[in-house]
Amino acid sequence: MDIIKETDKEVWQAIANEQKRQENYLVLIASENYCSAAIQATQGSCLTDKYAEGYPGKRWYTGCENTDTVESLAVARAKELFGAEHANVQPHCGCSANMAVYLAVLEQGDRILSMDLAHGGHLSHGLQKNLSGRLYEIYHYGVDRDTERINYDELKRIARECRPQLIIAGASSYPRALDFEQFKAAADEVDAKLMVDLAHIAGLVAGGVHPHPVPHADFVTSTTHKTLRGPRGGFILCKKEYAHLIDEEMFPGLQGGPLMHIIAAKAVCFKEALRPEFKDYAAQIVKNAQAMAKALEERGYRIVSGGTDNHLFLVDLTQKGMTGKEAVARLYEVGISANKNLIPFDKQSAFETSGFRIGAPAVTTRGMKEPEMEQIAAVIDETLAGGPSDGLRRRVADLCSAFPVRPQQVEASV
Ligand code: DSN
Repeated sequence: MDIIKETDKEVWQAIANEQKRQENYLVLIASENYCSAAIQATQGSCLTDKYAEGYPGKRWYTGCENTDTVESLAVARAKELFGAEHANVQPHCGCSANMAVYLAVLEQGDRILSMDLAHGGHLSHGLQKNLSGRLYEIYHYGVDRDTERINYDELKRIARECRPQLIIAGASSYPRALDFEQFKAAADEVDAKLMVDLAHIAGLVAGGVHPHPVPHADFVTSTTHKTLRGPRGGFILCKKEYAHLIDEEMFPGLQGGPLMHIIAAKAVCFKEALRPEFKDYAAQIVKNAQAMAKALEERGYRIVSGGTDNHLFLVDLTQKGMTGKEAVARLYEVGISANKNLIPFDKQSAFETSGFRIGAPAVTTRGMKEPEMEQIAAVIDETLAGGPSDGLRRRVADLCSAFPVRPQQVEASV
């Protein structure tokens, strides 16, 4: 931090403020987490300076012996962690991982069947404004109005009707376990390929607390920074038969120079996730999400689909006479960071929303367990019912200081 301060005080100040914010707020944004100091340091290393277009052993630049080492480590560890035949660790993000798969298996105008964004899907699965929606014809499945879960018979019916070339399993706000066998059966019936976007639940799969997609999917894409707790980036897993195709579409098809400092940090992330204690972490995330959902339900909140099987859940505020936008603004005032979210069949706009999304990965990284989840649920309820107060702010601050993130960094930044 000192060298940043000497060079650029404005940027230093923003980073110092962010360190304090991360320390002093409870992060309940389901897609956020805190990576380790080793991962942060690797991202800040000299590997950022090296061009390494190509792949280990076959680069377009000289001097790639060390980048080859880190990329080979990342690939080998990703394969080991997920039991995959092939891994490409070059995607800069989840969207470019998805795009590389589309380029590999689809022609422009081909059909994709994916989860409706309004029911918990993702923008890179065919939002009209996204490149995926511009290049391909998009069809959606969603959740049942009654159960608020995916109805696999209905998914198969839609697949038979639209005959997609690609079916995507994966979501950003779906609280239930995905049945990859059912997705595979749907894809096989219409001769489509199956891509699983694992971004949200990669850490849960790695930790053995969610069904595994690799035996069923042709392609698995993911980010590294959510439940997997790594650097901000993406990766792709596939069967050996698609390895060359995927590698070609990633580079030179879609990207140029890979971010070698991030790829090295992905290698560290996969190593951390291979440790036995990562299984405990993944299991605790699910226990924490379930404990918080139950505590809120007991306080009169409707939880979409009645609970959660994974790291997140959705709170429906319809009966509370408040929008998701209002709720998260209030929560932020007491030090809780959550995001507004559409609920299935929402009558509000995507900007206002009838609900908000809560995720447990970050608070679990801080070391919090079920008793703390109950305390957080109480603060959420009291804040939404009565409005922010100094007492509520104090309770959040006390929890944050009892479960620090990176206190030494905050100290170093003052
Ligand atoms: N936007 C991310 C999320 O918050 O779920 C997914 O990319």
